[in-house]
Amino acid sequence: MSRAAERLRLLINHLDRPPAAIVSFPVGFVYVYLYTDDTDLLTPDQRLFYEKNGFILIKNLVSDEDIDRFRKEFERVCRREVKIPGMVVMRDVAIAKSEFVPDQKAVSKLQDFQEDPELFRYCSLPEILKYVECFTGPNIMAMHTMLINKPPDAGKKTSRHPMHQDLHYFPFRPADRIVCSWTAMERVDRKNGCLVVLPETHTSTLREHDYPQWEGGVNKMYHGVRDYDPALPRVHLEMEKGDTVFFHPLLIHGSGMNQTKGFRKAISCHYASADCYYIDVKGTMQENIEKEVKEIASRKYNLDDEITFKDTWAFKGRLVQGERTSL
Ligand SMILES: O=C(O)CCC(=O)C(=O)O
Repeated sequence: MSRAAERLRLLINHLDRPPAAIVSFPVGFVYVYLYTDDTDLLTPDQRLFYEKNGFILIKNLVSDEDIDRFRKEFERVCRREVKIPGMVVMRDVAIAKSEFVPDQKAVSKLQDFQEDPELFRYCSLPEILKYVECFTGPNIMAMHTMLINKPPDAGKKTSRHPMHQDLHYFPFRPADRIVCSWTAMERVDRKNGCLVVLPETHTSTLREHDYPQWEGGVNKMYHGVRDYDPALPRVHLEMEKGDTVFFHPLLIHGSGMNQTKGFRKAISCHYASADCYYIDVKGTMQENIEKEVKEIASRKYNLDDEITFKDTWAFKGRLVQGERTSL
């Protein structure tokens, strides 16, 4: 990136993003990129696609062998053959049955697997990091890890994931230096509840989030954007095993119901530049998620009110490339 473009990006981030959409734009014959760096990996078309749409899908990025290893480790966790410090094992609100342990509720998500060397290998895969660097720059922290196991819907539509922006969960900025990688662990399509994205929404601001008023209930921590225009164009990301989508934390996305009999698995990590900084979310729309996260963390670690939102993130973030400069 040229020095002028870098200065412009800093200026825009410094202004903390006015409500009007900002998109990359041509200046004379030079394109100013706001969301991607030139690392010689993305083609000009790929960069423009991400700049315009807020996501990019890379086919066949993670090997079958790696995915099979993640799947085996997931099974070991479900069978309680390994116990990983700090990992959160979430179960579906509906009575979907576990695929591995009879009479147990299905595990719908593993969160915070930074202490599981086998699953955390995903976050350090060179083939993933070389893309991540295009969005975060060279100093990279793995901040948030998940293995999502969308169960067959038990008839209450609870397997849906409401449309949301991931930035709602994060007390660090700038948003443009954060990116999610999400890898399909098998074929995902509209039948088993693939990701759904609203292109271009990454150029907007963070919206108010809350639990959706769904009749059948909603899974813990599954907040959704309070009101967004349902007429906005949406794209269903049908993917094969190993395909990986990288997307911006303001991109509105979610996933549909799993209408099959199988579990739909994906593994993901949110990365941030280690040069990002923490913000205080007091008095902002993110206060509701701060309260919920602090309550869960205090209960888990028996800490009363001492733990801060920032602590929960600083504690689980791990450097995966470069230097831990700030976060
Ligand atoms: O994998 C899915 O179904 C959606 C996951 C997601 O968007 C999230 O957990 O933030």
